[in-house]
Amino acid sequence: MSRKRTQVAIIGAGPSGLLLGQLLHRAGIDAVIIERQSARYVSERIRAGVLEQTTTDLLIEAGVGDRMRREGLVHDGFSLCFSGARHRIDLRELTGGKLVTVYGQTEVTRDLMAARSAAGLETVYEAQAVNIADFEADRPRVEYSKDGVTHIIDCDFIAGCDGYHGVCRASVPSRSITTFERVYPFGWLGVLVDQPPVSHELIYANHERGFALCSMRSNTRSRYYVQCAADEQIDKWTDDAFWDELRMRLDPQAAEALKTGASIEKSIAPLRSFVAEPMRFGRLFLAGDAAHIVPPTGAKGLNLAFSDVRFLSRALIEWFTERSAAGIDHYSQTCLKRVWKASRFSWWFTSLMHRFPDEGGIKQKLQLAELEYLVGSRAASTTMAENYVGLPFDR
Ligand code: FAS
Ligand code: PHB
Repeated sequence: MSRKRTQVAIIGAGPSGLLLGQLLHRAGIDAVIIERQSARYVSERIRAGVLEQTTTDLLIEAGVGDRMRREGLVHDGFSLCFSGARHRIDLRELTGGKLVTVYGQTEVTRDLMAARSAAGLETVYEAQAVNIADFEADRPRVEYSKDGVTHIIDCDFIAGCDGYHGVCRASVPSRSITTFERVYPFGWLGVLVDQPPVSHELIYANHERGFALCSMRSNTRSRYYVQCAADEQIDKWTDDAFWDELRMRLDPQAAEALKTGASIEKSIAPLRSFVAEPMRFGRLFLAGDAAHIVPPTGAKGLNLAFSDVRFLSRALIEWFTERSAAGIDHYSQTCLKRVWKASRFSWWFTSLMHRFPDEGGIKQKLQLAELEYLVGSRAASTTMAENYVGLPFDR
């Protein structure tokens, strides 16, 4: 057995854990990251694609924004496609100049992993049987095994950055936590292809056959999604079947312009809204998907995770440098104000754009009426735009 001490034990080397480790390191605070998957698995996961300005600012502040600034695609609008036509939402004009950046979560993760490795910071990959203990007292510890050896890490705080299926939230006594969940009756079938994007901006489509999204990772690599049944079987979908379905859900110009090819990745993601309250339990703090899940429609998941990490890193730095508990005492309520606003927007946008098989034809009629109103009303378009680019931290 081995035993060691650190100031902050971070569970999970996804974007939340890696960014927290980076921000704490830059403030001179020692943190160890314990991850159950391999470094290769983590670095190859394909997920989010759109970064809010608050996220890109934070990555630059963390010293990992150089490649993002070189390779990220800055977007000042996106389109809504319905009834066979596209309607542009002008983010820059409607929000007084705010923009988003298209830069894959995979690349963000790789930039954070490279920075952590270059600084010689400890990340334990392929840790097994990870458990946390005594976090409701003031001497929390983490236990895990690796290569047949049991390891114990004593620490001042534990950051639960271990995602929806992690061990941290599951370790909180049920009397101390309340969860809120909505599972949507569909999923997203996603495809990655090395072809130029069908459009230079994202297209969100509402079609009677179901939702579709045209996104990208670069000017030569595209990311597409179609709504599918919640229990869809991936091996039912050949590439040609995917491309045919996507074309049927887009406007004629986009369907004509679509450049297809062999998929380099194909996966199905379930959709849910989930929030756990509170997000702090003594010396344990939940951040990112460990505390909340949003349907990816609004491109909020990764941005919300980084919003938590921004608040948590500042609170921990304040504790270690000033011995002030103000930040950590307000962490949960500060995060949840933002979490619920982003959850509402993601739920609203998902409800507006997808087919709900059990709600009959009236649901889509009401959706089309709302879309017609939205694209014709500056007030409604502004509401859409200011939520999409991300609300300011003080609202
Ligand atoms: P993550 O789940 O990314 O990372 C948690 C880490 O903890 C993982 O590496 C995991 O291996 C590790 N872990 C779990 N249990 C552990 C244990 N017991 N011990 C140690 N480590 C443990 N968001 C968008 O904005 N747009 C999208 O299109 C989008 N698509 C998505 C598709 C899928 C399939 C999923 C699951 C999510 C998607 N998201 C999307 C949301 C996603 O981007 C998350 O918000 C983001 O990954 C959150 O990062 P983390 O909080 O770090 O959690
Ligand atoms: C993506 O590119 O993966 C993406 C973009 C926008 C979304 C969801 C996913 O709303």
